[in-house]
Amino acid sequence: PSPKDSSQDPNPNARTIQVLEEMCKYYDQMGDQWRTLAYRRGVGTLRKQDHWITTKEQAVVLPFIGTRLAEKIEEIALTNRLNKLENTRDDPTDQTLRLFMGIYGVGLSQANKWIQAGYHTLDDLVAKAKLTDSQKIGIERWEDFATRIPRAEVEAHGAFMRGALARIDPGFQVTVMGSYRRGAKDSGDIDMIITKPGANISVLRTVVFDTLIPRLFAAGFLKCALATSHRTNDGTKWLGASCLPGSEIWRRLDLLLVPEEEMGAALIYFTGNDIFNRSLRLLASKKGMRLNQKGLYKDVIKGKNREKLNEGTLVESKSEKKIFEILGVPWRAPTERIC
Ligand code: DCP
Ligand code: MG
Ligand code: MN
Repeated sequence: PSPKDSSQDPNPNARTIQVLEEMCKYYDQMGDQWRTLAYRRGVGTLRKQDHWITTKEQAVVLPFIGTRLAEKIEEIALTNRLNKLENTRDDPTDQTLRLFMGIYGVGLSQANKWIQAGYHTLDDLVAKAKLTDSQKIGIERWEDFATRIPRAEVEAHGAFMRGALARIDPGFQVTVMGSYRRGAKDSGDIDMIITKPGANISVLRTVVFDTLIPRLFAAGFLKCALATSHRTNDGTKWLGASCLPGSEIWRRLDLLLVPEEEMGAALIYFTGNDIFNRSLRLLASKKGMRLNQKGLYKDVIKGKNREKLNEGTLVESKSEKKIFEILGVPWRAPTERIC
């Protein structure tokens, strides 16, 4: 087989990477963090190669590629497929797990509990399981939320939001974030930051929660609110679904309200990707600093078990570029923040 069989990707290892990424996604869904990381690193190595890696001997000498992964690389080069991946696709328990984990807000442990309880289909869940309101919507709209959103449609949701906000107060700004800002041709959901120069968080909250959101529901653009799946919401996030006029498909929408002073840190956080964020935060922590979605802090004191003993003092939060500078990281355009 030719390495470029199923892709226009100019990388000589494009097909191998494609298969390994599916394997990685599978382990990620299964909550196997160790294997997810191993595959991610292996794929990272393959991306940097300028020729097609076809044997395990060639593969095993490369960084982050052990014997097991090297054998898989050889198998893909020889057969154009990976047996292990095909097997996971055919496994009925895995299929049910994926079906249940496709429901909004449902993770591995909830999905497993339902399987243990003997449920196999979404109809089983509706008939027999105790469901939250968000889970009920997640089931009704399973198909919608599983469908990728074309870039142009993400853009149109952004424009709709911008228009609605401008009619309330022209000082507001809407920035479309997440995979869209990284330049993705399609996205899993739509992420937006809402801000207004000079306005504090309570002004933002009032306008968005008391005026904007009710209006957008009335206009039929917003369809439902959804519960935050993890961590406490400090009132700066809204999660739900939106739908363009004339469309039937509900899209997952995440709104983040950000005061002007915190825009830099929020831009970094909400641009991602999540792995890039994790590596930046780890770097900050190695330098005795702390990075979160509100800012970069220094003089963070850690205890014996490396737990932080204070919050540190704010160094920078307004400028994305300055946060990179202070961390000593060369500027990375959003489109390059893919790990
Ligand atoms: N984020 C993070 N850690 C998480 C979840 C999210 O740092 N555990 C940040 C980085 C993400 C951003 O929030 O890029 C948006 O989260 P999404 O889940 O919407 O992911 P993306 O927009 O990156 O991808 P998708 O197209 O799947 O929505
Ligand atoms: Mg997103
Ligand atoms: Mn999101």
